Amino acid sequence: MKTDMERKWWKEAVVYQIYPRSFMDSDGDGVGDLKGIISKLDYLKELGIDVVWLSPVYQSPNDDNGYDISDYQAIMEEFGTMEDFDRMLAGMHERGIKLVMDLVVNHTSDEHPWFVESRKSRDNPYRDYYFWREGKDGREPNNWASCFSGSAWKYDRETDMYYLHLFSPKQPDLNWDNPKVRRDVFSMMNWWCEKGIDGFRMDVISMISKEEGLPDGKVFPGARYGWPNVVNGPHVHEYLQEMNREVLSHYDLMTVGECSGVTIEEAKKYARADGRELSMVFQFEHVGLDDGKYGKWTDRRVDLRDFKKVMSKWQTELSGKAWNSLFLGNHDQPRSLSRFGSDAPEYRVMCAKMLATCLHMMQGTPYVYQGEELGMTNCPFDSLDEVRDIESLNAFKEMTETGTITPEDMLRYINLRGRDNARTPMQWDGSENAGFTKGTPWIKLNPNYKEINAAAELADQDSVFSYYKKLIALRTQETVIVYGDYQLLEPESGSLYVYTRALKEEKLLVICSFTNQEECYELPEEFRSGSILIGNGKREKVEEKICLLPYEALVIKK
Ligand code: TEU
Repeated sequence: MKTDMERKWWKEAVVYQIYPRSFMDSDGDGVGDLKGIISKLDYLKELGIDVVWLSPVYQSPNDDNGYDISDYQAIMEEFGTMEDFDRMLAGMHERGIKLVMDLVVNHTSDEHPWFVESRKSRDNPYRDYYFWREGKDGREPNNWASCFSGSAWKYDRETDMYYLHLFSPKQPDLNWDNPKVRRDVFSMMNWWCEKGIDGFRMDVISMISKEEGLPDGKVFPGARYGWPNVVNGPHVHEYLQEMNREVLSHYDLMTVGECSGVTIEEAKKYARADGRELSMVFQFEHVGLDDGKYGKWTDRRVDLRDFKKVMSKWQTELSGKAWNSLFLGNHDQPRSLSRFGSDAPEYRVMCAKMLATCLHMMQGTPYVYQGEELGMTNCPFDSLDEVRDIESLNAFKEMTETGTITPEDMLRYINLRGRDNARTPMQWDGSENAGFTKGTPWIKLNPNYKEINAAAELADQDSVFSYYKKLIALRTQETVIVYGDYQLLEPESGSLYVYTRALKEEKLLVICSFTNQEECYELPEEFRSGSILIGNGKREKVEEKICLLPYEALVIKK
């Protein structure tokens, strides 16, 4: 182990992400809620995870499913009350599970009292909480595009000025250069910490510091707007260090920054080993590998060689200097199984276990997105009426109206890459609505819930769920999985992902087959007399040459 790699509870933990709207509905309104989560805490305990990352549960008009917050210190009515929240937190702590809250402070809702004030007049005390600018030649103040299509500026007649929104017009960007904004955000964070939460996942935190003067961004061929100059901005590290002094350093927290556009060099600052900023970052390089000419709207698939190259780069370059978050899916991404493997019925179970092995054996903190532990798959959306996600709906409109992509292709791309794939309800059992709700679910269920559901998984020793349990438990038994050094073998193979982990005398060999064909591999000398730590096949002993079944995964201990 590198000498500067300090032991920390959050390095040894496995995190489970709950998207509350789709997790469990207790009152039949078709929307998941906190009481629903409470009723499933024993399920989480059974799985063995250590931390829950809870997507936003604050009061919100739900333009972007809770990522548009109108009151940071109140619970969304559809989800329950603050009392329910306190009970949920206590229930988690009783079971030894920690809670990480989503912190969405790059922007608020336009219904947040700060913005309601801000928009009233040019000299309102809250005016500088947001970015207000004059138009330029009858147009927007600059050429920035919103991440949710169209311009990032909205004209407001009240004061004849525009305000900035990198996401929806109902998500105005906060002006972090204003010390009062920072003060108010930090005091809100302290309030949650005093309640006893265990950390924050920080939404688009890499975007909080905008380049001075808000200069035009680069316009890619065919695009109407430019790319905003907002990631890893000039003061982002200064503001996070201030946040650390004012809030984070007073508690024993786990913090993870959602850092789109983060580079290795930047990640080393955000997740610096000296703890002056955050515990770890989410980087997005591996989930951008299958992007095409129009970004995510494509049917491209990831090439395994590229995937290995990117993962290995993050593994080796952060080692000892910062800390990785390991994820293949979340509420913004399609289902990992459908995207990186195969959800065909004959391979689904093997493949889900293989992907889990490949990810969980790496250095970093693994994240399980709800339903991944059941081997849930992308959902067929037959028409646009079934789509709920603002990003997909806006992109469909823009891409088809401009004639960039045909409606048929766009629906196909939404099926492959849209965020709703991960947002269909958790599949608890084979009963109506998969046991998620007694009412009408807010979004369609994946029709495969009769075969793929928690009840069936729990009853089966060989299920994806049972395998996740073993994988998660292994982490606490084998320090090498947490702290060992990573080394990639066979970089040129387009079907096998092979790597080692080493910590002092201990050494593991991880072999994962990403193909639906049989594939043979000759073991390196030192592992030939090793033993099998975990695997998704029926294999019992190690041989010199191993012929792997389609999507087989194997971990051998020297
Ligand atoms: O996501 C930030 C982000 O970069 C996404 O918008 C991403 O570009 C897209 O989802 C992938 O195609 C965070 C949240 O995770 C997301 O749910 C929110 O919509 C967004 O911020 C705004 O708060």
